[in-house]
Amino acid sequence: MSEHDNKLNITRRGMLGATATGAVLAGTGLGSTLMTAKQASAAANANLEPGELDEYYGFWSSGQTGELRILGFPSMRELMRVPVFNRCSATGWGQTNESLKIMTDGLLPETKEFLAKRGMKTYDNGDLHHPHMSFTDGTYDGRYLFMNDKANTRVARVRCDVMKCDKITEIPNAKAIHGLRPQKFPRTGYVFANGEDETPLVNDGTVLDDPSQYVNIFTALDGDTMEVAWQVIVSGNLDNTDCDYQGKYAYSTSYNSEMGMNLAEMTENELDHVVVFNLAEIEAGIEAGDYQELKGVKVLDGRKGQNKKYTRYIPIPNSPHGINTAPDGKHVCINGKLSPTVSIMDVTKLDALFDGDADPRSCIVGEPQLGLGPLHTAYDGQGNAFTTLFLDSQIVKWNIDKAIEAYGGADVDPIISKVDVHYQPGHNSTTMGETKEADGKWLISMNKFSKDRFLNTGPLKPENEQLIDISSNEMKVVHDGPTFAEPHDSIMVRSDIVNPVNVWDRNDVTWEDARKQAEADGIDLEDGAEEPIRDGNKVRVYMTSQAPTFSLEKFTVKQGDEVTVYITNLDDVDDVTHGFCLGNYGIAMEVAPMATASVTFTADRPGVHWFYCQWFCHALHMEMRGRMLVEPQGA
Ligand code: RUQ
Ligand code: CUA
Repeated sequence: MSEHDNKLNITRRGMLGATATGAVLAGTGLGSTLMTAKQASAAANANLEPGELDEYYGFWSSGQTGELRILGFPSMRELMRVPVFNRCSATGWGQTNESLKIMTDGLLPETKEFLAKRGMKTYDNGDLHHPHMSFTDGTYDGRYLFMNDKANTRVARVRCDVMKCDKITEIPNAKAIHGLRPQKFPRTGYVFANGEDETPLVNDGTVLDDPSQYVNIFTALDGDTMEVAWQVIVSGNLDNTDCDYQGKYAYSTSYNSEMGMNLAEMTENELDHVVVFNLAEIEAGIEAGDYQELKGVKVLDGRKGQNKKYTRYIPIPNSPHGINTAPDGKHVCINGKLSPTVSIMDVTKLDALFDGDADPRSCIVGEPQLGLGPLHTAYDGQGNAFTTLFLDSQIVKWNIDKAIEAYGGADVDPIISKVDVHYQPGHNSTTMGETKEADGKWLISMNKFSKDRFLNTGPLKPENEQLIDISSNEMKVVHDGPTFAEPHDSIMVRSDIVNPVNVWDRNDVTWEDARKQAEADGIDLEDGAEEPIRDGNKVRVYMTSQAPTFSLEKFTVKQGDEVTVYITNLDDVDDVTHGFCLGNYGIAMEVAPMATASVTFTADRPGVHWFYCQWFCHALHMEMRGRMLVEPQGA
């Protein structure tokens, strides 16, 4: 038993007793290791025939890999990796001028300076936990995906038309953006982002080891511009966040209400909080000038004890983690983590907290004991909830109404069934489950450990995502899917909502700078130039690509020149992507159909250097190459 377990006010035996009265004990014990006939038929369902398309897109975080992943469901096939906070060898993300602009434009000036001293333009790493799609009227609208970077305090946006990142914003004043959710109604709107680690508000070294002066920051971005709209100072660490279907409130779980600096201090209190943010009051506070301006952002004070109408603190047992609004638009499940309970908050009771000074706990309408280590809850849209139990390695299916009745004193058991997962689930998600269109077909359990489930890959093992059929009360694990470090959260979106293009629009903003430079040089990107354009020691090479050739078979520059190569892919054909890889110069990039990409480097190695297309594009792909001739200095 870990330290944490000792703090739980329910015994494991008591829990098992409780579940035994549940309707079906699916998957506990033998059920999960021996595949029943029913499971086999569900598995067949999940197994698409070659060439068949999936019904759902899965948008997957990759944790410390820093990228976004796209999967198909129910097949669980990995379809694409979209680099965001990481560097990518294949696409040149973090190296092309177009990606560097996106990665650096939204950095704080102080960060740019700090990185420049280390010879860097941007951070090379990120920790992407929470990918979420933009909403219109309570459901996904297929415009954007938003995601956090806990490692370097950033929020990024991915365009769903081309599935590329187009904005990255570093959040000032806050530290370690963790929980993130887009506003559901009337539309996104705001993107809410939690700062997890507390620091002095002005963190310039004047305050160091004095935690009493540390604060945490809740941030709202404008999802259309990706600029920070406002921030609120709060008490306690912020963990996960969500918002309502009415457009009135956002709320965050907050652990460490003790403001402790070590594990013992952080877990001392039996009760922590959910912080509720009143959006209209915050906007009114800004209107009234009740803020301080810090690093260009309006920062309001919503700390406990301020008694301003920006926030309310609702006591929740004990170090709550996930917070998930149900598709009924009314209930919100707050997952206890160190408490075996999930607290059900009724959003219709929040007005009274702000208007009538009601007891903060009056909005809690249920608190079922579900098992050990509840972390996240997903929904089927039929009144049922699915909660991950980290310590029990189970998913528990339970009924929200019954849990509310039991809280009111009725003798009912809200638990419907449990299923073993392998092992230690963190997040789970259901098809369309975070929208009002939750359809109750599939659930993914995102397990932190795979242990013995796959061939041994050495001391570092993959995570394990398990697909569970939730179309009946008996949950059925139908597929194991190993993943590399380390998906946290995911969403599953009906495929008709997501409609990416096949080829780029030549007018796309992505290469706006390249187009302007070409214009200034009197060149059309679509034509390229026969000779490099020289401008002092800056040399610009304009090439086009069309399978299987580049428009230039060679170009000549001088040692020490700063060379920019622009490539425009004229193949207006699905899936004919070219690449540009310059050997022994460490240069490589992707050029998708009808796109322009560019890269800048110093030609400081004299001699003959081959460049080649590194994306297999044609029967003569191997022949798609050319030479950069670098004249030695002084020649
Ligand atoms: S967290 S395992 Cu980064 Cu979403 Cu809960
Ligand atoms: Cu072009 Cu390979």
